Amino acid sequence: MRPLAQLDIGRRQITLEVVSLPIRTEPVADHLGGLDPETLIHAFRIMHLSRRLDDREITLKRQNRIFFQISGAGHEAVQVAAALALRPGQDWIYPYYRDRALCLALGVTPLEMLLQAVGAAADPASGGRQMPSHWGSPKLNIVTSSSPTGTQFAQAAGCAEAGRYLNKDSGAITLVTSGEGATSEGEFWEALNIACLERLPLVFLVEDNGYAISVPVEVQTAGGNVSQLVSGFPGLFRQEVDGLDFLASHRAMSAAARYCREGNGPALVHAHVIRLLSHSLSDDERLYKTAAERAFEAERDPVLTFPRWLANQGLLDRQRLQLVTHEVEEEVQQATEQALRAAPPARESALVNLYSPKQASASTQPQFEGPPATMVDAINRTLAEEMRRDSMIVVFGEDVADSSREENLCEVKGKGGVFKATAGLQREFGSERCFNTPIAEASIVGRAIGMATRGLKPVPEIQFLDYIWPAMMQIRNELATFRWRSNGGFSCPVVIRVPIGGYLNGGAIYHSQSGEVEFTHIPGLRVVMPSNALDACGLLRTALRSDDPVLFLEHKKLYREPYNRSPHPGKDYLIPFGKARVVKTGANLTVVTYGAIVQKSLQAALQVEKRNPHASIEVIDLRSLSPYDWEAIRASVAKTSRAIVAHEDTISWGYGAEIAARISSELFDMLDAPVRRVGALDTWVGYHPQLEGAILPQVEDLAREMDSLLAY
Ligand SMILES: Cc1ncc(C[n+]2csc(CCOP(=O)(O)OP(=O)(O)O)c2C)c(N)n1
Ligand SMILES: [Mg+2]
Repeated sequence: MRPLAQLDIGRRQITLEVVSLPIRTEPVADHLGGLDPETLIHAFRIMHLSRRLDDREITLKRQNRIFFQISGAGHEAVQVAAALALRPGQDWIYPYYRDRALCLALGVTPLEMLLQAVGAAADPASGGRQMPSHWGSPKLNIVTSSSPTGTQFAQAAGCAEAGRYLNKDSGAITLVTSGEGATSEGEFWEALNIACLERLPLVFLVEDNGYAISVPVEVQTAGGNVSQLVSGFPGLFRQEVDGLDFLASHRAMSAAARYCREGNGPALVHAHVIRLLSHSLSDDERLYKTAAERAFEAERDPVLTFPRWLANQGLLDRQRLQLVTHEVEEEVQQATEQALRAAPPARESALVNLYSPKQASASTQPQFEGPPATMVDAINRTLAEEMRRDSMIVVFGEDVADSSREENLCEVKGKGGVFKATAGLQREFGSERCFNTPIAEASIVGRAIGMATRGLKPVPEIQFLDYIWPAMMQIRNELATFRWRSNGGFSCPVVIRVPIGGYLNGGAIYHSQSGEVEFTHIPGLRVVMPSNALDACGLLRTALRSDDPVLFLEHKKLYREPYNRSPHPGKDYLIPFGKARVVKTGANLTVVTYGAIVQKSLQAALQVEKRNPHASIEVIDLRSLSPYDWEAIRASVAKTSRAIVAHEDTISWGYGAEIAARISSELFDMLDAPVRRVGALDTWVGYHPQLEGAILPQVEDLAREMDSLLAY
């Protein structure tokens, strides 16, 4: 035995000792898992490069030249094996933050990684917006990744599903990776359910390092083994493997990929790995891992055992090893120097790529035809017209299809949504473009995000706003951040349709909620709310042609009101986003409102004007709640000098608070009176109509406030 080489890895100086054998040059041997020697050496090179990049980042963090570090040390073998099972540029990848070696193997360069670590403007994954190891590469189909553990699963399912519409026979698969800790998230199970229901070409790779920060797996996962837990999922191909063993990992990943490519359904590879360092540089694993445990893990380090094995097989000699490690050192050094010279993002760039540069600003004149139709009919018709125009539009959600059992369609009328907004879409466009989903709101939105990534135009419905909350993580942390966090590399033009609001008599707490302000507070998300059939048609069409994510709020009470009907304005009728409508002109009081309060404000204004000859009230329907039409508000208040902001939602911390604050702040000199607000009491909507009436704002409340402000 003599030393093969000195390897300088992480906190240790390692001497590799091997029995020196003659180098083998013969072709692919079975015991090499069908891989040729050069591929194996290449695999080692990537593993080593990944480790040296982690080491370099740790140094840079200690020097305060980067601001965060999370290491992939111990995970490299299975990651490189996974990459070898993929077809770069064709398959889609949703990586986890430890996947440095996977991303290197797929083609992300060390320089690109270090540009992200230093937060450079030239960081191709995020332009200095995301922490290191938040991978993303449009050209390599590595989908921009985020920090929440678990959101990736449903998106990956949607991405795999999109292949079905785009190119059924491409054999492309999607890989989604995670730690074992993240498999505790509900979305993991939701995604597995969808993947098995739809037999999706989706490989789940669980890199089980036994810890989620400090929480050991036996406390995380019932029975301590996730692949045993998932054994009941029908059609799921499972592999449990030693993720430190490169060849075994390659076998498992290849088999899983093949199973998916052949259209058999999803696969899950459960790879046991080790986490050689603390969770991140903000953690100290010595607080919860014993010295013996750490020493045992260090001995099994794949970046050491793999070259040792290569040498023992006669595939790697001292000279080649030195050459590879020298090249890696050079590459890391050059990339570091270049990254440290890179310019940071300009301060003025903070808002770039929050919304699409393609503004949804087109507007067309209505070409009216036919009798007046209700708002829900206008929505239904607009959906159908746009689905005819754009084959990328898919509609899904709970109960949105006419009948999931297609054979029933010859006998039954069909459901088509609990409010009938999607009636007939499945019948006309088929079950591939309008279908029911499991009751899993997070996944409904997550799936839509994954579909949009591949160019579909998903239009999910959340049945009631009251039940949107499981999807909040996907909406706030994913949907709205996609474009910004990838600095324009990815976009997410999903339209989420949501019935909202009260005044239904009997809707009570869970069928009356407003809550739009929870969403208007989200940068990057467009929030739109029509108050009548004509606006619903024009705004929905704009949403369906928009490049940004849109939350389209449909007031349930307004769906079938007689007063807000409209003849069809034509199949190209568009209303631009961010443009309010002056519903009624007036001279000495402005009411800024939207949704169900538009008509109530109008009624109140007419009452007040009738009994007060000096009153002249302007009512503005915002229509777009975010971004909204400040110019319309400003112009009106400049004229009237008095303003009320009125909405159905609760007063405190509400939509009106923002508008009132801005009017007070920017238009103070124009005001003759304080800005007032009208909204619901700060409580839940009660079941009994008398209770509901007392809680939600009524015409009398609006009239009273108008009188009082005019008298101020
Ligand atoms: C939804 C969510 N909850 C909590 C966190 C904080 N967090 C980040 S990583 C992590 C542990 C994840 O463990 P595991 O999935 O096993 O991955 P590992 O870090 O071990 O590779 C936690 C709790 C988060 N990022 N997202
Ligand atoms: Mg873990």
